[in-house]
Amino acid sequence: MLRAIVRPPAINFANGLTTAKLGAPVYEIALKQHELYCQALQHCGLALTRLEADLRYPDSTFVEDTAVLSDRGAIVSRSAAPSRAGEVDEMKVVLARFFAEVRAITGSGTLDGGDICQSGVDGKHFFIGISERTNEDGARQLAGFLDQMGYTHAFVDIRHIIGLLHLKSGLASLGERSLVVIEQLIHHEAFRAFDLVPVAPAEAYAANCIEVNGHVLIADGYPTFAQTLTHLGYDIVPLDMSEFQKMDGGLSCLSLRF
Ligand code: CIR
Repeated sequence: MLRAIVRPPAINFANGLTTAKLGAPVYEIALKQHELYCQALQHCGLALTRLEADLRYPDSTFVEDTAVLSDRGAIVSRSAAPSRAGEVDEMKVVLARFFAEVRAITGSGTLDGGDICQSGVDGKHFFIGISERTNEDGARQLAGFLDQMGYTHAFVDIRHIIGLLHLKSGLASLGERSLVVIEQLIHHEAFRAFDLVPVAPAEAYAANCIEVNGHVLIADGYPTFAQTLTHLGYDIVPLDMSEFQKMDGGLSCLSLRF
């Protein structure tokens, strides 16, 4: 993994979508947390493309949702949330700098990048979440693109898991065959061939972590999970995510990594 695209929160960040009931985020703190997040990605060896904050879209700091990227191509998503629908327009232009072709989810398909988890040996397998944001049509369109690119995939329907916005709110790849999962996903057949690192219900928010070049960025404040990863030999980088959690966001949502 070489690069990441990031966008800081705009001053109207608190006007974004949320169900968290944790209070309004404080813009100045969010900005500081975002900067530390960017520094952590750089520490892990990534070159950053920093986009300007975009007042038109209060949720636009959650860039992950706008695309699905891999070393074989780029697909821009199509948000089911009307307030986020326009976020892809600028992202298409940015991605054209890095990818020869940028495909798109179209028609009645909807999809958020937060529902898509690349994993498996050499990243050859994708889990595609079907959620409030990613519908079956969007999931099928993505699966078609992934097939063409030579990837395998499995669908994971999370619509019955209350409070789980995106698949990656409860699932993360640690590389190769290792996955972090929340309790409600442990027995899903899609994960049968994988080594699972379960996250206790009280620390479920910590499941949204990201592995970058051998380091794992995790949300600060989840000691059991931090200890588990340390015992497994991972170099963990804890980051305070409080202001993004208030807006239903996590670590993965804040960047597009490729
Ligand atoms: C939203 O509801 O769209 C944002 N407030 C949060 C998006 C979080 N993104 C993610 O989990 N990939």
